[in-house]
Amino acid sequence: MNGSNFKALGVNLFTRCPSNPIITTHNLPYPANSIFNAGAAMVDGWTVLLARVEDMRGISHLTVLRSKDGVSNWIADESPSFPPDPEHCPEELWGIEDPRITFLEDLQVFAVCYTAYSRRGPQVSLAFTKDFKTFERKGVILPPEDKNASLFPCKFNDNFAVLHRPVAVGQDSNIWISFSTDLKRWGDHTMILECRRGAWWDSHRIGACPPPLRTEKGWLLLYHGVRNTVSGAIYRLGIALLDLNDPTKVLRRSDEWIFGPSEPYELIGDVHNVVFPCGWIYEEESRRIRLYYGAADTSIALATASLDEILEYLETCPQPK
Ligand code: BMA
Repeated sequence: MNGSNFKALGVNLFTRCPSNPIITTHNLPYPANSIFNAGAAMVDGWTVLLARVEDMRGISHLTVLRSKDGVSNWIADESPSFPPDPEHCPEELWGIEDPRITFLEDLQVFAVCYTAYSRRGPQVSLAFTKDFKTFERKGVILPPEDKNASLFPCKFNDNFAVLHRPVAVGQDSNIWISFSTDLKRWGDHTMILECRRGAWWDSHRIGACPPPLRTEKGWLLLYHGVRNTVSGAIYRLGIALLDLNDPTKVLRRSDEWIFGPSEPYELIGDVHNVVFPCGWIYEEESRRIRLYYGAADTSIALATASLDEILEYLETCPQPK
């Protein structure tokens, strides 16, 4: 890229909801330290969030909140909807975190990929639900250290596909895709997106955010990128487009971050300077996206964007080599 011609085009794609943060611990009927990083789904006309709630020990569980308009009047479950179960699942000893929800078209079930925080580090577990009232655990699908996993809603040549972010000691952390016929045994592991080094905003780590969204132009992949600074890490968001039929192929990737912490509730909290979405809802009629994101590991905020503006912006983004 020619630096002198650079114009930041992507930074106004998402508009923050004026009532942000839309959910705090005050929305919960029981005491907790924080509520953030929620997966999202539409169920019978209701927006359902499956939020990560950190209790007063520091251990996280998942809780369901429902709203008719997806913005206000959230109704939270009376007690943790999906608590960790370390007695039967030792990998959940230090809690469960950051759920991503995908409706699997083949199985007609919501699949929840979540981080199980084990003694050996974070790993990826899977659960199924039909109603967000009961959850059926399917066990660990990817060993530690691995997180930020989300499934595609459909199969590719009879294979399910998952995006995830394994960590190699002393290495960068990049986004990989893996395939499976049964959601248990995973293979054909391929790295698709690498963090950029040096001064880049996504130089340290990257990880997929909500599950990829199918569009006419390809799969929309929103990802978080981390840059380490002397005053700590900054979590921002970038966007990429994957080939519809072969999601190992990256068609476009934004150079710029398109969303980053700038409001007080994103800049200050348990972990400063973090925006971290795990869920989005696409509204077919308006062609708008509602993005639910954790703000500073403390609350949940909402931002909206037009899908067409995002796709138009992606056309201007480079094609990775
Ligand atoms: C990541 C995850 C997220 C968290 C973020 C910022 O590694 O653990 O749950 O929001 O760090 O602390």
